[in-house]
Amino acid sequence: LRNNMRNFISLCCLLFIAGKVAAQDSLITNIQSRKSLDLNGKWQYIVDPYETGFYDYRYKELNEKNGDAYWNSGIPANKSEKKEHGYIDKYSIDVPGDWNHQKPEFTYYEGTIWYKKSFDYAKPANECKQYIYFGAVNYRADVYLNGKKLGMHKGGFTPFNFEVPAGLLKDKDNLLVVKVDNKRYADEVPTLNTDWWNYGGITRDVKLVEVPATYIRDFVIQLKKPVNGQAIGKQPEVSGWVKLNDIPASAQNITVQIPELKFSKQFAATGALTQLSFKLPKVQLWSPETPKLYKVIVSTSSDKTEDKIGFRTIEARGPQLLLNGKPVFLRGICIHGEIPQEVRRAYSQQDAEQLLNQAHELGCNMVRLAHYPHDEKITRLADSLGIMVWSEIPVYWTIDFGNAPVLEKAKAQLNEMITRDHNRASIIIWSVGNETPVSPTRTNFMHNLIIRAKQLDDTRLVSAALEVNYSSGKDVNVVDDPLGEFVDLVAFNEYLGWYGGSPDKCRTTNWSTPYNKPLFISETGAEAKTGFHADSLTRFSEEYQEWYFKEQVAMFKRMPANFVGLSPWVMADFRSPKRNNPLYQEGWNRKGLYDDKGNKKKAFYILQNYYKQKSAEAL
Ligand code: GCB
Repeated sequence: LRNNMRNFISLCCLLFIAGKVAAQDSLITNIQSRKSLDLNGKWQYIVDPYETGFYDYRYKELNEKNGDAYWNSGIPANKSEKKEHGYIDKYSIDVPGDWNHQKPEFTYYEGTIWYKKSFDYAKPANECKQYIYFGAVNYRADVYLNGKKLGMHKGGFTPFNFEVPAGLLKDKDNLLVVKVDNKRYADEVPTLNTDWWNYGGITRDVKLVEVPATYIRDFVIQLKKPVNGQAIGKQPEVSGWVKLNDIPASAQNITVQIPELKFSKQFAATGALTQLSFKLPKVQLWSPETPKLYKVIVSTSSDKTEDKIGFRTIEARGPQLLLNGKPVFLRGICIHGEIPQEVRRAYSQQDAEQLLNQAHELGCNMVRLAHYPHDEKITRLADSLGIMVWSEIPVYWTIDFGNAPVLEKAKAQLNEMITRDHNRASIIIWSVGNETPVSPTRTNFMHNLIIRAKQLDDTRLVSAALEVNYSSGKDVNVVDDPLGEFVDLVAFNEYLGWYGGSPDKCRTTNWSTPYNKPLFISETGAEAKTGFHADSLTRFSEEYQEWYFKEQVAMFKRMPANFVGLSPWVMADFRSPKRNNPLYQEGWNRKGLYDDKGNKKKAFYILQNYYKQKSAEAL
């Protein structure tokens, strides 16, 4: 009996793991190349702070039959029927877009808003599958179509899709309802406390995606990471895989074509997942100077998808950071996914252009997209502009590290971030978090994320922004966080002269790390309110921030040989509920080098000048 019991438990564990993998495997990538119906635009809404449309008066989740659940239309069948909810145009909101900036009454709202969209759908003649795809919804989304629940997703910055059950779609007047809830919780990712605004809503694109019955769900085509210092050579090696949604019923071939290179190769599918390996002669490598992208077509007998992909290698070899085998210095800046001029989340192509153009003007060849995965448009634009990217999950500050489900939530977001963008040449670093307080439990949690990131992608670097004790008063600060052992790049945030002492402390401070790895400053910065001028000792003046950057730059010039770059905090002023100085902040973190109107502060020119020098040195 004991053996039977043990077998039963093992089977349950296996099924549980299989179930988990299956659930995480469902994301369709390269969505822009898919036939789809755009579901952006005006959606009607109901504000529901008590979640009346979700729970009954005994606070039990309403079932699908309940007519007054808010996933139903709310139109009474006759004049006697009682309905206590409904959707009308008077209450409409734009998708994509956070709700906070759209109506004054939503500025500080955290809770549930129901979104409703009606749409017609012309069914294609051939057999195919449909999915409802969301670029991102902050934070929890419960999705219903024609009165049926399609699924629930948590995580405010990553994409997800739900399959539409066969027969559910109608030609006319489909009813798509999404319950969006952005309440913060201690056991979510991020947790209760962040230094950014918790913008709620359907913040990115929504589409109805159409794919053949057997389709290419995802694929990776990237250059292999060089091993043991091998040169890339004239025929760089590509490794990757193609994932179909299902095990094909009969023998299938997968074809990979890169027309510009006159490359075409067939691989026999080995089930749902097929590994690829081939050489690419005469490929022009992707770099900031030559951000070359190739059209790559992946096809089977029933499906075809194409993407634009750049080929490059990135590696940490001892203390060096090498792009395509050559040392590279990262002239970076941290960016929030926010358009401060309109006090809203960034979501459009134009938004991506604004943010990357600002970084470009500063002289950057790299951006740290803090502190969560940004919209896919910005990583795609970075690919074509030649800007290297650090992409991060919102494992920020005091996550509930001892809580196993929280680790699963962080892993799910890591998986979605990497899956969406694993063909982006621009992304060189996956970050598993920011300023997490050192403890064995936290290090174990973060180490687990690093292991998972490497399992998901072995072609890029994995890092995390670590914290240092810059106010220790010592002249040598050692970045010795135990996580340093597991990251590829030792990155740390330092605010010497803002949180610790005054900027002249930089003159006597030196940095080092016991790890034989590249060293990167993932943040440094000071606040200044544009137009507030005073002497350089006066906090919040442009002169203070300018002085801070002058002293920092002088210190960077004395950094050890493994110093490979920096991404100061932060490109532009951004909304934060934690910043309440009534004269200088008024709800804004003012560490931007640009202010919230896009004006440059004095410190901008100090960093720009340093980057000009670094860029000249690299020539
Ligand atoms: C940090 C955080 C960042 C904050 C920044 C600040 O270290 O990583 O999210 O906004 O400091 O301004 O204090």
